Amino acid sequence: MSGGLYSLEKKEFDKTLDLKNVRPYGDTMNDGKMQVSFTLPLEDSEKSTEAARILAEKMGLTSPDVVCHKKLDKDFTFYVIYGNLKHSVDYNSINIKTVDVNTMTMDETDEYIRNNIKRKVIIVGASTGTDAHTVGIDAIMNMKGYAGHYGLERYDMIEAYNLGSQVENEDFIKKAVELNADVLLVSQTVTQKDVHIKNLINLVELLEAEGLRDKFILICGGARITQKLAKELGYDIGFGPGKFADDVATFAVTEMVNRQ
Ligand code: B12
Repeated sequence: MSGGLYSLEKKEFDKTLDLKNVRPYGDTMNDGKMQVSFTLPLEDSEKSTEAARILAEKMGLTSPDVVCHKKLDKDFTFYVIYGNLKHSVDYNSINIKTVDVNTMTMDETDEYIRNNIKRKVIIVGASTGTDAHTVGIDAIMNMKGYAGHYGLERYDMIEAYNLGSQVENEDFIKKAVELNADVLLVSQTVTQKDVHIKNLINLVELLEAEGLRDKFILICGGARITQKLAKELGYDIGFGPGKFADDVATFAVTEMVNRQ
């Protein structure tokens, strides 16, 4: 279903959307239709297919159909299940804190820095700990940027240092001090066993132990990073998918000026 078409024709299309009880949409409003997929550590058999179906029922799907079961290995099978979710969500009760800043373009940010900070802003970023994923931090920092948004290296008034991946927190801090950084950018992609949380907390603790936490604007990002999580872990802000250098630069420079 196209969002555009839907929003254009919403009034005529369906008047039964209940924002207090929003359910997944399949063919008709409120039908709860959804698809889930997972792997079980079981051989591909009728018995394990039934196990997958029962699990889907326990997840809250009524009339689940196992529409695909594929042997991955002798002892592992992948399932796709289609069914109707009985749960709903009260959309009106959700409160999300958003960043109260209008995102500036690259040129506007450069101009803002010239007028308000009057020197280049130094930003140091890395994918830290054991995390080897570089595409996220590159998207924010690299000259060519990502999805049509230039990265921080392109800004006239920003000096951007991308240290790459698997940078230990101790080395990251050392480099940030050496470069006299204003802003630190930390990227975390792997979240298995909450490794990102441990690593992000460790960085904050090291900064605090060295009396450096307030010296930097501390920003984290990654596919599963939310603003809420970032704040809880002691960061000034966190950015996830759909955010670009413009958002990061706008937040960083306005925050610097607010703190002056
Ligand atoms: C490419 C890739 C790899 C490449 C990485 C190459 C490289 N040079 O980066 C390689 C093959 C090395 C790799 C390895 C692994 N990977 Co991998 N990988 C991916 C993949 C396919 C794409 C990730 C990506 O590049 N996304 C594109 C970028 C642009 O998106 P992004 O990171 O979300 O970034 C955006 C925002 O989040 C934000 N952002 C990101 N960082 C930051 C930082 C700041 C400061 C800010 C402001 C914003 C910001 O801005 C970006 C633009 O909007 C994903 C699956 C997927 N399709 O997402 C799996 C995935 C991330 N990998 C995964 C895993 C498990 C691994 C391995 C552990 C596999 C293994 N068992 O060996 C290893 C980990 C190695 C390690 N030590 O880290 C899992 C992670 C699961 C989890 N939740 O933990 C995923 C999700 C695959 C999966 N479905 O299982 N991987």
